Amino acid sequence: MERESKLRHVSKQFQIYGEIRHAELCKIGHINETYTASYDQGGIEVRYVHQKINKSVFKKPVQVMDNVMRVTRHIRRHLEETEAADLTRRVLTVVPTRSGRPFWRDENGDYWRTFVFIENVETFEAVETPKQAYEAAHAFGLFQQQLVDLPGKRMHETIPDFHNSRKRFEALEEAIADDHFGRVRSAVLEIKFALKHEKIVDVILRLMSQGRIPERITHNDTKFNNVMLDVKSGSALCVVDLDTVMPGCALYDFGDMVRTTTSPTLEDEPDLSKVEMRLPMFKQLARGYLNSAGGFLNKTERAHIAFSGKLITFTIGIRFLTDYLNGDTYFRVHRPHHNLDRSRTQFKLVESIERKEDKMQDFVDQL
Ligand code: GN1
Ligand code: MG
Repeated sequence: MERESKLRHVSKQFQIYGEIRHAELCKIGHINETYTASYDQGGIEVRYVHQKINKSVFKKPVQVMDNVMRVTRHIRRHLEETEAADLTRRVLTVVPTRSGRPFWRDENGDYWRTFVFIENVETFEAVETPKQAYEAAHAFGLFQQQLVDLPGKRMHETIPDFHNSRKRFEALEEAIADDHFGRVRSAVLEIKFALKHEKIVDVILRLMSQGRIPERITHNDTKFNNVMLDVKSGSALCVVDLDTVMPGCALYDFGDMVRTTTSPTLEDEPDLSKVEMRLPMFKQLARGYLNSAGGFLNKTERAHIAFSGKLITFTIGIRFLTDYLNGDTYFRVHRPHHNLDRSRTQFKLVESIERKEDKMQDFVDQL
């Protein structure tokens, strides 16, 4: 089925009032297939997001949607209590199917879901101002804080061991040993860098197993482009991309913000001389995060805030490298060696963080 008529077919499955006019593929994101669709509802344009879940990454889409529903409902309830205005712009709203389910399964066994489109917001691939870093960190900290009192059973682990840096490291070792695509020789320096840093992969895992760092409900994909900023005020309104919300470590969320907001570059910047952890950005990030999450973080978590930036940047770097060696099957690529470039950029950032780690943590300690 060609795209237009496929989307028309998808749109009919959901409780949407209006006729679909036009749908556009959204090019951001490495995993799911996302469309922005506009509808004509009695002469007024309303927009929705239709998304096909990548089922080779998310093997249990029903569990993903169960998590998403619990989290969005809970946050909405909190917002209603505070009588905040503009709720559909402050938390994602899932539009149910005509039979009341949170997703629709198509003829190929693919899962589709629909969200209300958040209007008058923008996202950025790279941070432009320190205020944006503050806003992003505050928003993700608030998100964690809103979920501290989520009632009910433990959330589903939609991707087991998602940020388990030891397992990610083992996967890299396996990819190097297999070398199925003969790419090891083109990644010698990156592999060397990764192997040299093995010692950092167990630090947080150990603290968690000792009970010194607790499991919390975390977002797990706190890239800067997952925060919606109000077009007028520049304030963060909403965080999106909730597929990996699950039990995790609060620090991993902070760490991925360091990865995606402190360097002026994109994650695949080929010019490494531009890749750098900028302290002013980090400071705003730490301020924003502690202003919303500071109330529940314990001492051990606080003491590892700077370290978490290094660890997550390193871990995502080895994931890119592993995918490169395995023939680019996980992250969508747009050019040859794309995943290798991405890993190299992460490693450059790790080096920059390493040089400034003490200064970063000193700043956090005096907040
Ligand atoms: C993936 O699809 P996207 O861009 O939101 C990945 C993250 C990585 C990120 C790197 C489910 O997120 O873990 O940090 O790429 N998501 C999944 O850009 O693996
Ligand atoms: Mg994502």
